[in-house]
Amino acid sequence: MRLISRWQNSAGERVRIALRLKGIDYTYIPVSSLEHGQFSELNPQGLLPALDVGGRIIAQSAAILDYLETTFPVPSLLPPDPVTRAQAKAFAALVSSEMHSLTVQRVRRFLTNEYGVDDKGVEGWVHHWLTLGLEALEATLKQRAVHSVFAFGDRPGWADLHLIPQLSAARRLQCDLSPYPQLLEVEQHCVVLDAFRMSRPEAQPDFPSSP
Ligand SMILES: N[C@@H](CCC(=O)N[C@@H](CS)C(=O)NCC(=O)O)C(=O)O
Repeated sequence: MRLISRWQNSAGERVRIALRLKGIDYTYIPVSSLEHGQFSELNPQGLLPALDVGGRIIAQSAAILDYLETTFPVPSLLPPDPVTRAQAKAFAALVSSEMHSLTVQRVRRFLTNEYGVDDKGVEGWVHHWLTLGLEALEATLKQRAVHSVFAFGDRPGWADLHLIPQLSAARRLQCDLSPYPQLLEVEQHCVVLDAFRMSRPEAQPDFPSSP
């Protein structure tokens, strides 16, 4: 199994964490090591990450995670209770669909290049969508019937592996995270684990020595 990714690839970091939480062996392929044009031939969507399973390509982190959960069900990344499971997936979808996809670099660049939005305007856009998401994530964790160390249980899983890269991205984008103590508490418990530490951008072989 080959994971085509890039050191700073938030959606790829989700998959790297999942692979490690499940203890699945994989080969990390930095997209920069492929020939020019090769990646878009493999993955017409052109986005990172992509999982190469014996020459068959799976695009989109949500589809990759679903594939991993289906083919390597143990340990599961999802809570056993069906409602909690759905809540963990909703938490993750909020991150991937409502926060990440609206604030990724290509969207920010599009605002600048196509609509002439200045830095302040782009910052306003990013903070608007991230703040809406962060507030909802924090409130979701506050509402939990049972407080747990990780987002939805005593083991890290689907929700956590979406949350952690998104918190790093929010920091990079100058968001103040102090209003979100529940999120920060989950983060504290995750970042000390190997699966999360080894998936960080700086732990990837293509991480530039001076980015
Ligand atoms: N919905 C996609 C989002 C993928 C995405 O936006 N990836 C970004 C980086 S996080 C990307 O490929 N950017 C172009 C690049 O890094 O070359 C997924 O979850 O896989």
